[in-house]
Amino acid sequence: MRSRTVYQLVTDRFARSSSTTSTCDPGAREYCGGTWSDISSQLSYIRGMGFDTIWVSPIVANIGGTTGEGEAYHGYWTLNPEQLNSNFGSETDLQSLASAVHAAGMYLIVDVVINHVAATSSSTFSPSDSYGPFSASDDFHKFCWIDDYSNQTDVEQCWLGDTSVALPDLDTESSVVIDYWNTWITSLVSNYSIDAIRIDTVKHIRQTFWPGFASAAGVYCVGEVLDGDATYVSSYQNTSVNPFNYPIFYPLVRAFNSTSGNIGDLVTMAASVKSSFQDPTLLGSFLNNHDNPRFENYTSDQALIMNAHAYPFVTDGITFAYYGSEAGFSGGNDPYNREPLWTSNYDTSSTMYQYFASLNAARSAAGNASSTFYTNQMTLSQPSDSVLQIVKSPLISLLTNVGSSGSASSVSISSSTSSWSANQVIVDAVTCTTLTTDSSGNLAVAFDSGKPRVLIADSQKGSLCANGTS
Ligand code: ABC
Ligand code: CA
Repeated sequence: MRSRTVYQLVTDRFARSSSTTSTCDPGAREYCGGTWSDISSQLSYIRGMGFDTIWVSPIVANIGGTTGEGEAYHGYWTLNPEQLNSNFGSETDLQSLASAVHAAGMYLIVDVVINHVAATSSSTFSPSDSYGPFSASDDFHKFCWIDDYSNQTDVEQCWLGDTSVALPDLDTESSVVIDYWNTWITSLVSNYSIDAIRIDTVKHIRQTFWPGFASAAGVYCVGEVLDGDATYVSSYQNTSVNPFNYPIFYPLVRAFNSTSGNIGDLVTMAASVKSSFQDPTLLGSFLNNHDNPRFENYTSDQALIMNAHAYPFVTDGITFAYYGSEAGFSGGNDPYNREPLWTSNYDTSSTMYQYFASLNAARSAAGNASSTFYTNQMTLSQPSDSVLQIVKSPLISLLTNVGSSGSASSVSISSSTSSWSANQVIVDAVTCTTLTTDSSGNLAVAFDSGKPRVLIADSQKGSLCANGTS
């Protein structure tokens, strides 16, 4: 899994048949018509950017109709885990998607929601047969809202959601519920040939639940522990679920969302991540996802956007990118960050599409050149206020937040840091230009309009920049 880079998509919004023409307004929170078979038809668009794994929205049957918060187009409002969400297609369609993904040399990640189901009632909720395996009141924790996030028992046993859509909290201490979920995940992974799972709301279930579940899944598990504290989030990795790197996410956004961002805080957080987590190279590394405003919502400066997006590709962890970044989407908070991709016409010539292709090519060149690239931990430093240096051998990256009209002073990468020799040719994956070390093996690197530099020895570049300067 470590060598993979993941493209996260929202099934309802990624691709739909050309015969469906209704307007898709994210603010309306309605189903727009995206399906599994339409994803199958657009795999080459994703593969062409260099991603070799897709993560699709939750697949099970959700509550129907509309609510005070719209329809269940995102897939997180489970009704019956025994059935599929028919808006996205049939069992055959999902199996065909898995086959198409594998035929393209890719992996399939499915999102799973274990903590709760959904309902339009809360204090009066009483499960009916439509909840499939969870039709008894005993399958649920007694109703209470999570009011105090500092009380871990409340976080685990009270309910998420609100009076419009409550998320009745399953009693994951009950052996009936535990056994059901463990059996369910084993068969789901096998029925649909799933390669890895993304687990929702991990911190809302006691930690001792997860090792059994992860072992029943038998595949790489990446999980959402939505918290900015490295110590708190790191404790979940010991349960076999690899968290997304939310601790880095917040200082990453703040470092690059303006030309006065603080890179020092990011360096400090990376050090905490390194000291707290059992293995930082197995975390899910991301900039955008479906739950936060897109980075592009904070700034329209193309150089800042490129620098921020480089981070998950050139650092420790498994790289996750969110659909629409390549199309320049800039939606804010949920639901505005779930735009329909078809409006972009799947343009493969856009600057950002090509940029993601370059980042993926740089990451795989580094992995091909060194067997320890994915497992060795990076070293971060700050050569100047506005520059972040990332050494993850054989890749060395320089990110800057000076912006497209700023100028960062050049940085010298010493031979002792890079292990590059005298007069060695180095290629920058971002521009496909070359630089040459001096007679001592040191490299002076200047910046071009605030763009990042992603450097690797020319002898290790493989097919990176095969088409010359981009
Ligand atoms: C719906 C509407 C939204 C509306 C919302 C109230 O209700 O669509 O417009 O704003 C799904 C859908 C959503 C839907 C929700 C609720 O269901 O996708 O559109 O929102 O009905 C996961 C998923 C998410 C999914 C669900 C539910 C859970 O990724 O897509 O949402 O299955 C908590 C959970 C987290 C969950 C999130 C929505 O709520 O922990 O798993 N996401 C603090 C808390 C967090 C909390 C977060 C947001 O606030 O600690 O636990 O997340 O409420 C950092 C701190 C953090 C802090 C953050 C904000 O700041 O360190 O602790 O997080 O600095
Ligand atoms: Ca719970």
